Amino acid sequence: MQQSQMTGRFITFEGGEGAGKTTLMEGLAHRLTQEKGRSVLKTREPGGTELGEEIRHLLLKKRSLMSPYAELCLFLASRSEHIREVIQPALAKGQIILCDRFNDSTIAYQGNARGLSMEKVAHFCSFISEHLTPHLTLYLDIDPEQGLQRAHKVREQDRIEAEGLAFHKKIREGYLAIAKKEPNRFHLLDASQPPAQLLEAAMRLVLRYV
Ligand code: Z5A
Repeated sequence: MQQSQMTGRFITFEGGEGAGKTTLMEGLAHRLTQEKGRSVLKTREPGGTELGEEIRHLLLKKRSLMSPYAELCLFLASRSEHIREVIQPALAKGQIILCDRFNDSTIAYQGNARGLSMEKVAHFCSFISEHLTPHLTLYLDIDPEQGLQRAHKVREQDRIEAEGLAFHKKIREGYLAIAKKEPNRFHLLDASQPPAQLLEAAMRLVLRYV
């Protein structure tokens, strides 16, 4: 089935470490279910399927050593499974899918921060995701130092978080370039505002699409 024939909505959440995606997704899922009576599916990348969760473990564990190319391929392998097993069926059923990270993460992290080229990585992403595009992307913009501080308060650093500040600044730079290029889909939200205020701003945007 073509994406245009599917009645569901595909909404993705992007941002650097500790931006607040998980917190915001929880709040939106609750409100869309309770107030709007919608069927909501929360999922994440890497992960979301049995194979995807195994790939996630490989990608995030601190002792994993891999080239940037191998890293890219693993994120894309997880995505391909996720799309076929989870996202497309949910879209066909008319669900609202809230997905923690998708192609924009790969473009910002592997494309810009790892230096593989945003254009080339975007091309691979489009091919692997069979041109599936989110109806809406909420990008939670935060100063990387603030985001890393928040993330470290709640858990140990994983392999990618452990990269230096310069790497995390490049991720933000990558996201801001996408925001400039795709203003209709990719919406920037100030992630330094309090959670309740952020949820209100996000809800206003989401209601335009569901
Ligand atoms: N990655 C990649 O390189 N390429 C790809 O293609 C994909 C991913 C798909 C996935 O790890 C890693 O893989 C990730 C990108 C890379 N890099 N790393 N590391 P993950 O899913 O485990 O990590 P994450 O997505 O960065 O999650 P996170 O750090 O847990 O952040 P979050 O979900 O955005 O934040 P949170 O858990 O909602 O909040 C963090 C803390 O801040 C928590 O204590 C909250 O209570 C607090 N918080 C949340 N919102 C606020 C506000 N508004 N104000 C104050 N405090 C807040």
